[in-house]
Amino acid sequence: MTAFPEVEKIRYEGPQSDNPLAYRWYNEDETIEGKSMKDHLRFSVVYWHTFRGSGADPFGVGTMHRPWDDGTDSVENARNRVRVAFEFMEKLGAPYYAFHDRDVAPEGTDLADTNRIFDSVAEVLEEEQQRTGIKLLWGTANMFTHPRYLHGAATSSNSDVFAYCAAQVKKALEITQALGGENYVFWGGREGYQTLYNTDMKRELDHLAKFFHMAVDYAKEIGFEGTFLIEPKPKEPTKHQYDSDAAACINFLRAYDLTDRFKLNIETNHATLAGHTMMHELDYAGIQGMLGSIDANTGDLMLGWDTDQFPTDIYLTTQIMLMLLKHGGVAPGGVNFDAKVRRESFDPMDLFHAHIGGMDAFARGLKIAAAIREDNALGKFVDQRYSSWDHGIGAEIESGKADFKSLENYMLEKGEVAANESGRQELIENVVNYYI
Ligand code: XLS
Ligand code: NI
Ligand code: NI
Repeated sequence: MTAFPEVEKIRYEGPQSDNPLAYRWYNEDETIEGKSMKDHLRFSVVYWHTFRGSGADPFGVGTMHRPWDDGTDSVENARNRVRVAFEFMEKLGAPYYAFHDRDVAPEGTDLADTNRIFDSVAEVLEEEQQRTGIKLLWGTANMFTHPRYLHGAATSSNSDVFAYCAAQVKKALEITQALGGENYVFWGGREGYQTLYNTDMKRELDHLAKFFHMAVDYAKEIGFEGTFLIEPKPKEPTKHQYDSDAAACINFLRAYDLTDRFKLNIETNHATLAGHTMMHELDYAGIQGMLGSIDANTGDLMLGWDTDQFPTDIYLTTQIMLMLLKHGGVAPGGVNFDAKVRRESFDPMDLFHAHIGGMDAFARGLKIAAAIREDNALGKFVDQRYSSWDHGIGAEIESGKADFKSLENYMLEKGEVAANESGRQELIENVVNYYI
């Protein structure tokens, strides 16, 4: 049985190709900065949007045409869908995938039944991983869809909910480990509030930290060594999410002594919802040694929501790759397409076009970023701009030799600061364009 009979394995054909089912830039074996493109990018396909996305929005029902899916929550349908997902990923040539527990396996009648179903689907996941060599980038637990999570999961006002999600994450960790998952993600779906009038924020944050510590302890107990990743997002579905941006997450992890075990999974559309660029979030996480993985997508300038579109903007992918290269790469994280086709793009073939476009955009961004770095085209402006710190008073301050008194003496003698130099922003923007 094949779900995509009209598609052969997608191959690299170069920029001149006129085949829409080919890569123009993503050439997995091509070496850049001493590493293959495949190892730089570590592309991952998400199970939720790609195989479970229905196309429903707040105004309309699902539109996706998925002939292999019988639309039921049966275990058989879930197991069968896994085979289709792996056929898709194999044809695409994506080395990784990611899932929530509830994307791959439906809930049963109670927790025990739900766990049994998850085991039964995980069996097929394991078989298909073996058959194709595709690996699990990360697993996670969906603790936001079911009505029990309406007040949040680990931050719920209902202590039973905390207990339920502890059990759920325990199971998701076990399956992630069994499938060789390289990371485990916590996106705080409803860990936030709708109004502070009814919220004990201190208590909720303490609970969240306790929950993460339990996860750390359990991982240790079962020998799961993958990185734990928190995925910042400022809002949606709640008015305020505690993991609002990289800085807030890092502060939380420091305050509760969790920085050893956790890093961040930075998502483009979440960065922009927080009022930051993706480049900012990556650099901020990177300079603190907290950059773990990325969720690759993009929002829409005209829509202030998490539209999760496939990234095709070369400036964006160039900026992302500049940051990933600067901070030593994304491994053991990856470039995970947390993106969905538009409701109007209901044909299964659109899944291929979307991923091919995203992968090519990143491959191109990687090549451009590497060329900029090779010439030190941006670095030289930065070096020049900070050169006053390389000697004289700047070097004294950086090395800790100066204090307020010595600086006052220095300035009393000098009288006024050395003239400032131009920031050259327009020139630098032109330089970036030379490479695009
Ligand atoms: C939602 C998040 C979610 C996480 C995984 O906005 O991006 O999809 O990546 O729970
Ligand atoms: Ni995400
Ligand atoms: Ni998102």
